[in-house]
Amino acid sequence: MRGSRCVLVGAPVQAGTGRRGCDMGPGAYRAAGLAEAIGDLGFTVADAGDLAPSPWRPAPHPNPAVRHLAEVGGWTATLAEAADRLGAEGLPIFLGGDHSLSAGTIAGMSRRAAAEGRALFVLWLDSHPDLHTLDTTTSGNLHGVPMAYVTGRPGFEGYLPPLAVPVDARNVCMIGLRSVDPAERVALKASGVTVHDMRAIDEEGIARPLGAFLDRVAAAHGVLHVSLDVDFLDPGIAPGVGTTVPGGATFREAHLVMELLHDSGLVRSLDLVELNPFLDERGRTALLMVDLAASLLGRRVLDRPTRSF
Ligand code: Z70
Ligand code: MN
Ligand code: MN
Ligand code: MN
Repeated sequence: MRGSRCVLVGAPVQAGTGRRGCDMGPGAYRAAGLAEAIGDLGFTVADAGDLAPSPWRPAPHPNPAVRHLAEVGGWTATLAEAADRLGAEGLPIFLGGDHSLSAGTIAGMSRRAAAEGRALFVLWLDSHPDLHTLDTTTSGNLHGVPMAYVTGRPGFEGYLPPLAVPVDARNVCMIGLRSVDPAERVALKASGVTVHDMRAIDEEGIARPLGAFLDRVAAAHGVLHVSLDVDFLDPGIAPGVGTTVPGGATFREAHLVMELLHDSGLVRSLDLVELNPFLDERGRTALLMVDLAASLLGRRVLDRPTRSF
């Protein structure tokens, strides 16, 4: 982990999803004690408050399904600038908000890494690859496109803000996939993204595939951004999300991922996305996400030597 400073960045965006309630995410994380949990680990915690979208006037897109392009583009511009700036001073934690926000956070962290002469790697923890382009999305919900945008797939020019430094798709690892649309399946195959879907996790466990990716990041002297979608988790433990997809990561798998990430020392920034407090049960999803963030930042039951693979 970088230094000992964390910055919470509220991104109450819900324009990328079909349901209302994600805009209450940042407030729910604060109510669930995120700042205190991180402070208890010895970090200095700052809260940048909730940001707002920049003005953005896209051309009308020929795909009539596409929704809220201006607002998502505005958030992309705001968050790319914020990630680049705040990523220089500490570890930013972006409090969503729906997953369209990662178009901005990853674009900004990629630019930051490049300014330091390093490459950005992304660990994508999600049941979805979110790899649609504006042309292939059928729902029109732009939380389904951020990974295509940040890896520089064509078709976003003039519709979302220009991308300064695309992320090499070979530097992306997706874990937990179990809901992939046909166009995304084709794109994934051609992309060079490393994928461990839920079936692979069931067969091989989660620690070894993650360890292999972390070894690769370390060998490349890369910096790592983690994007955690609530629907990576099983809906039985994380009901506070718009799209519940059965068969997700267990409590133990998710905590193990966070602990291994902490041990790696590679994580430079984190997205917490898709929490919908309106659909949550007595705050349990918000509290679980806070616990997972604390595990990633070093909370542990016992001290033990760093594990190697
Ligand atoms: C589907 C679509 C999605 C949630 C991402 C789902 C997208 N591929 N849904 N995250 N919760 O609509 O494009
Ligand atoms: Mn959706
Ligand atoms: Mn997602
Ligand atoms: Mn998802």
